[in-house]
Formats: sequence, structure tokens, C-alpha cells
Amino acid sequence: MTETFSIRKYLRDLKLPFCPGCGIFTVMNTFLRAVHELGHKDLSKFVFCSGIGCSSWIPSPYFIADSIHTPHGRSIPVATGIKLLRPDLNTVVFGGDGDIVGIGLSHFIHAARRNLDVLVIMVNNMVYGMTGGQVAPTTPFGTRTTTTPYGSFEQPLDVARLAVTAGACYSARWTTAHPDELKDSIKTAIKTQGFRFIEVVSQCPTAYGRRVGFKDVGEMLKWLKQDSVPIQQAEQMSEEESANKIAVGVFVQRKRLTLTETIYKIIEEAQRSAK
Ligand SMILES: Cc1ncc(C[n+]2csc(CCOP(=O)(O)OP(=O)(O)O)c2C)c(N)n1
Ligand code: SF4
Ligand SMILES: [Mg+2]
Repeated sequence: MTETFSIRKYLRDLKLPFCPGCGIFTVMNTFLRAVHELGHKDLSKFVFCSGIGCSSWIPSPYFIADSIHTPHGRSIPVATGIKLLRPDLNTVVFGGDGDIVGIGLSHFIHAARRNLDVLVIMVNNMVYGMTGGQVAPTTPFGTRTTTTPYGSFEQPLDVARLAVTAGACYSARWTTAHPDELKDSIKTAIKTQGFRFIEVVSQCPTAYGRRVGFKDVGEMLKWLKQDSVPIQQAEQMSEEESANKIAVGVFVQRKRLTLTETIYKIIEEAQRSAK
């Protein structure tokens, strides 16, 4: 019989820093469930990298694992170094939308372009949560935040689609109202090679929900579920119809040589031709 899941097996005995009802709890729990279901009894085959922000507290110091906090937005460059030195480890980056596609956007695009063999899990709570709810590159148009009191005047980035264009081998988007689909996606992504990206649209009741008028976390989760449409359906919709919808599902799954494989292939070819 398979061992039952116990989150305590993977976590240090520390108090988690997240607000009650925060979607980050779901992301953390779902990731560890996926790891458990893949048969990992501990996190010794993983290494974690994260930047700064509430979402960046998912792995470190809470996971019983090797992990590193980098400066804000620099988790992917540090993960690049780790992967090149230790290609045998599953390198996983956790971060918020501000961290990964605000200050860290160029690293994200280049890592996908190079096909760095890492998994990036981005919690998209649509604001800079930890610093009080400022507008982010993912904030929906017209949303009131602390820095856009009359509504955001910018269009949000579609990060799961951007990952596809940049060259990712796997890109998916789910919400915290889709824990089962998210878990399956994490399992697939862990088993896939190359640059893998999972966006999790998540509730931040403190810096987003309260401000935009949600009564409670339950209402936020209902909104995430009701406004989600499968990607295939979203593609048939007009721009107007899909404007306030969250397209969920797997955007791409493909094979490409990883950065490390390409580097070793070129070295081998150079050595062969030098003989
Ligand atoms: C170089 C630098 N610029 C700005 C900050 C301030 N800062 C800390 S976290 C953060 C944004 C966090 O937003 P996000 O990555 O979306 O994480 P969340 O808290 O929403 O999970 C900012 C701007 C910083 N720590 N370092
Ligand atoms: S501020 Fe928002 S994202 Fe940060 S822990 Fe609280 S609810 Fe979660
Ligand atoms: Mg955020």
C-alpha cells in the first residue's frame, strides 16, 4: 500500500508566514503532494531557488531541502548556475509575478530561449503582495491597487503564452481553485526536461481581495473557478469575450535539447574536430 501523504515529512517545524486564506498555502501543499505521489520520500533530489516576495517564501526556510533566497528577481540566474554545476538535481524556482516577470522578466525570457532545464512555478496574485499591493505586470486592466487608485491603465502580461513564444518545453496555467489539475501539471513538469513553467493564479486576500471588494476568500475562489475557461475554449472567443477570463490548461508540451545538452554536444563536436 502506498504511504499516506504527510506534509510534515517535507517541512521544518517552523511557523509559516502567510496570511490566513492565502493561496500560497495551496501552492505549497499541492507541490509537496505532487512530489509525494511521484514517490519522493524526501527532497534530497531537489534544489530550490527563490527571490523576494510572499511567494518566494514557499521553499525556504520551510522545506527540508537545499534552497537559496536570491535578491529580488534574480532567482533564475542563480538557478542557471546551480543547474550547470549539478545537472543531476531537479532545480525548482518559486516566485511571485513581480519577482519572475516584473524585475526578473528578462531572465525568464532568456532561460526559456536557452531551454535551461529548470521548473519555474509562479504564483500570480496580480499584485506585489508583500509590499502592500502595488500594481504588477499581471494586474488586470482597470483594477484599483495602491499605486493605481483609479484603476490600472496597462494591459497585463499573458505569462503562460509568453513562455511558449520564448521557447519553453512545458507551459501551463491553473488557479488555486484547480488543485487536482495543478498537482497533475506539477507531476508532469517535474518529469519533463527543459524549461518548464507553471503559472498559478492565486488569491491574496490581504493586498488584493479586500481592496477590490471581495467579501472573503470563498468569494475569491468562486471567482477564480467561474472565470476560468479551458485554453481550447478561450482560443475560440473574441478578444472582448476573453478579456476577463482566465485561460487554464496546458499551453505547450514539447521536446528540445536543453542548454546543458547543447553545451556538451558542442564541446564533444569541437573535441572531435580538433583531433
Ligand atoms: C531590488 C529590489 N527592489 C524592490 C524590492 C521591494 N520588493 C520586495 S518584494 C517585492 C514585490 C513582490 O511581489 P511578488 O513577486 O509578486 O510577490 P508576492 O509578495 O506578491 O507573492 C518588491 C517590489 C526589493 N526587495 N528589492
Ligand atoms: S500579503 Fe497576500 S500574498 Fe502575501 S501572505 Fe498575505 S495574502 Fe498571501
Ligand atoms: Mg505577486
